[in-house]
Amino acid sequence: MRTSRTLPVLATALLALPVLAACGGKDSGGTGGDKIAVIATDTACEVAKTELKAGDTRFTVTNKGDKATEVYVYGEHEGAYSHIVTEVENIGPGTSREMKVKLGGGTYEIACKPGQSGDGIRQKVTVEGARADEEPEESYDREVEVEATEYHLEGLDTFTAKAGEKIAFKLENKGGAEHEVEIFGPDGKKAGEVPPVEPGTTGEAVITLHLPGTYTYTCDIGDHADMGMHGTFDVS
Ligand SMILES: [Cu+2]
Repeated sequence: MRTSRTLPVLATALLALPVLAACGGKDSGGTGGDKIAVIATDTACEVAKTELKAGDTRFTVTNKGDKATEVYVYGEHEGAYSHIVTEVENIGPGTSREMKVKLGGGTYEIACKPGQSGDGIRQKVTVEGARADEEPEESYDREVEVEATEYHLEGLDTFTAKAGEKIAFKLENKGGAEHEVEIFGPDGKKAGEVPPVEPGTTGEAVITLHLPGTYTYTCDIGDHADMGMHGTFDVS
């Protein structure tokens, strides 16, 4: 069933073309080369522009607060802004980071999370243009389901893959606290992650397992890894 996934994306892209063309320029729509400033403080999340055009969008996130922050773009999913479209983590006080994302038409919420916790301080933005697929745009080879509880990640113990496989990691949070999955390759570098998922919800990330070898996975929130939320799987 997964081979058909890329088709709606193509259709979306084709539909989007005239809209993007109408925006002018050879940039792929969106805000073109302009970066939209997001100023995060410990009490506010100021987005310089809240009416955007669909397409590639670049934000520059500056943390003017005293605590490390993270910034999320949430899409609407079944009436709630719970679907993570993109995020940047661990932005230290006084530093800036770039956040790039392709946005389809619709409404979104941008959340700054001082202290890197909670729902964050949210700002709504409206994007004009063709709607994106509700599902993440990336295609993938297959899917693996992971369940998080306190304090265990279930589903990856027996998971194996072949190098180069593109895997959709689905993290269902069946616990009472926020959980995530960070995945590190055999080279020790981060291969990807499913960002923090609220209790009772599911998050997803498509991660390509480029290298053969032993991968490690962990929930890096609080002391969850020490409590048991970690493990390994092999890629051949
Ligand atoms: Cu956890």
